[in-house]
Amino acid sequence: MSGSSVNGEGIGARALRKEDARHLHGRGQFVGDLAMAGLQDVAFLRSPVAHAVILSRSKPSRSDGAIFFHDDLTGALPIVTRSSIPGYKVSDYPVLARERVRFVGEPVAMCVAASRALAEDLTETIDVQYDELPAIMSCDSGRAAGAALLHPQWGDNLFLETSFDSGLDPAVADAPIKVELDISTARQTMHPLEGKGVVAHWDHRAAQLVVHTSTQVPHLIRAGLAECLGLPQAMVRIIAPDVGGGFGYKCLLQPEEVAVAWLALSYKTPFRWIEDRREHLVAGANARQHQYHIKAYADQQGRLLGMDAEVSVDVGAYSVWPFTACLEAAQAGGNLPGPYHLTAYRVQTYSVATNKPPFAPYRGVARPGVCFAMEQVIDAIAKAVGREAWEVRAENLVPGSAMPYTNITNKHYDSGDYPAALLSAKEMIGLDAFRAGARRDARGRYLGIGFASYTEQSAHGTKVFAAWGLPFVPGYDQAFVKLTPDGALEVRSGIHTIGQGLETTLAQVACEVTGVPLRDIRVTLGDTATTPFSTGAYASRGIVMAGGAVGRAGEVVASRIKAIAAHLLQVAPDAVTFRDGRIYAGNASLSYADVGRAWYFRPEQLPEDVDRGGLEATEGYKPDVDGGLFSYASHAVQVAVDAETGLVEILDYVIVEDCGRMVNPMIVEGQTYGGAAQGVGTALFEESPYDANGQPLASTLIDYLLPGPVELPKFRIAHRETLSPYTKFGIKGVGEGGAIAPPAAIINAINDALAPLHAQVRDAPASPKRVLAAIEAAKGHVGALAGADA
Ligand code: MCN
Ligand code: SMO
Repeated sequence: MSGSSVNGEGIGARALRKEDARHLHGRGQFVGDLAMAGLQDVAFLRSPVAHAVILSRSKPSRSDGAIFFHDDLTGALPIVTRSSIPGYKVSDYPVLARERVRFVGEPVAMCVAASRALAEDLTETIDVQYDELPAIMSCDSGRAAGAALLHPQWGDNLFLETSFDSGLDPAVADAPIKVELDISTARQTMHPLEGKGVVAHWDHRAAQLVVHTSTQVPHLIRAGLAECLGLPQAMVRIIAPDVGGGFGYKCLLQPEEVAVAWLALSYKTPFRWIEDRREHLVAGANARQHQYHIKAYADQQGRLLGMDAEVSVDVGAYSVWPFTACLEAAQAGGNLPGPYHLTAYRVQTYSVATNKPPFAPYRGVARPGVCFAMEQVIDAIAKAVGREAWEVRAENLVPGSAMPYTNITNKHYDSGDYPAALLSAKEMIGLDAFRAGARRDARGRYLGIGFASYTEQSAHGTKVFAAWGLPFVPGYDQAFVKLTPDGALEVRSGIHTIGQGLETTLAQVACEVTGVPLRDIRVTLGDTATTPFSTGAYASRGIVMAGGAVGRAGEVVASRIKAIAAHLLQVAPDAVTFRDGRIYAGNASLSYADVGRAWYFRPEQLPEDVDRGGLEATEGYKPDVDGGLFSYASHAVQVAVDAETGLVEILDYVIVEDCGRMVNPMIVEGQTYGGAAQGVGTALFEESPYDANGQPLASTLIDYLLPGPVELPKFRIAHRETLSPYTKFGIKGVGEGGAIAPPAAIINAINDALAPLHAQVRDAPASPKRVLAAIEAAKGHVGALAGADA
């Protein structure tokens, strides 16, 4: 496990989180906590129909400065996300609807008043006439011939179509085992505890538009907002205060954000919009809705020979900035082979425009869907060859001896032992004892165990994003480190902490390389005016990228501290070491304040050749590879399924994960719990259905079920720690991993439980309705099987 850590609180320490003191005392500062003189609130009138031409819109006379339509927002450009991928079609996402609306909830008018309630009252004074068009509510109807078109100039409803074909060898066609599966995952909303929030004002002294916004990516939002408002970037400052969760949702530049910033720019007074839960449910970006048709080929042992897949993603009406509408399908196609050794693969992907809110990356991005599909394929093959699913899985996983391994879609798996993680999970869940026991519990419920294994591509960088054609491509993340005159350390990075603990873990990295005690390290994040550039917190890249940058900047400052200390102690610099929060040479020692004081206030004590950079440095970092570091895990779960009610209860859940060197194992566990909780939501509960006219059917938290403590198991976690050969400190990312496997592991467990009934659930969430439907559907089938077996 982790080696020794400096002062017992550097890399590897289970240090308590610095940010928790203020949060536990209710003193966090979120966008909604900001007070400003003259602050006005904004409410949006949103489209009540899914697809329509706007025939007319009118507002009461004398509502100038209070009610705004599209044409009132002079100079505000639509959100346009370009992509360099050939064939990609661009959507214009107007800040307020122009001639058409394309989903229920799309902002049509903006109202401003002294309070949110008054602003909402104003929305009721507006009259908009719509001429409704047919609504496209699924990938299938979107792709059907003669379908109504969302963006008529496109000629179809496809943002993008991609294909990959390694050559499906004829041998594959003659494979003894073929399985063919249709699999889907439901549409979801993302539900950070804190919704989106924006407060914008004009700073007269700095001559800057200052936007406090709940975002994961402040520097990107500055670029996007400046572009939409036609401002030089120097005139825009983005401050992300405390952020109560993001999960991908808060990477987006939202029309509401542009609209509120436009108000502040135009009126030079402060404005605020705070998303409420209903807005999030109806109009916030969506996630997860994938549809798979897969044919997989195997030998008699269950060894995968090839796979042929079609993936459709229902990406809604507009392309989000900056990730485009196509990132999800691109990732799905590339990641479907997962942790397995596969030699023949063909995939076709479709990113289909529909009359629903835009689609965004959500914790795990594509991989929960991919894992859900692939792991069902493995279980179906195991069933076809009559073997235990974990065995077939283990034999198909890339073995540790093959590392590093480049897979069929050119993903370079850097390190680890995938089968070993699976075997531990199998031991921890107690499969052998389970198989020897009863298949039903005392209440008659069916019992089953399921497995899922995955890789989590983390901190993927320049080449990957360039290939995805995004409007920005991440390069070097930068960080700034400074020893203050009194011997404390300032760390600044343009990334942000959104709940995942970077305020603590970046400090641990700085502590590791400078020896400054954790309590004396202050981490400043997420303010474009005070931090060096980072594209932000997404793709589980924070600790690899910003951590690497803090490590490098910290090392530069550490070497300068040593040079000054060596001079003061009259020894050679390499005789100087950091220990117990002090600076030593033999038995002599100095405090960090002694060194700080020398540089800033007592320069006559400094060596002649002192580094003129002083005790501060900004350094950039990216890993030795651009393709990402591959964390991995195996999950195993035991469930009980009530065949009368369709209810599924999770009885036990184990996770064996490996994210390389852990900076803070306690935080890694917290990340894993949180992600897995969201994964349970995807597996069993969360769903945003729509009716045929495009009306959302889950617009409250009574209809949209989020898992709570009662539904969640006590996850049992075991770590493996295989260092990445390509990163500073051997770290890989972990932020999304927990969310990837639960839907897959749980569906496999449900199908294991229902095996005696021959029922198979293929779609998520496995709600009681779907479980009962599967049992019902199997009844006819069981009769047929009984005949065949006889
Ligand atoms: N960590 C560690 N050792 C490792 C890997 C990670 O100690 N080997 C720690 C890091 O230091 C950091 C945390 O785990 O404190 C997550 O790090 P990382 O995997 O680098 O992820 P990011 O910092 O880039 O965070 C973003 C990631 C993503 S993409 C989503 S989505 C997500 C997630 O993190 N959203 C979150 N975790 C979240 N957690 C909370 N509470 N809220 C969110 O919105
Ligand atoms: S969905 Mo995470 O912000 O990559």
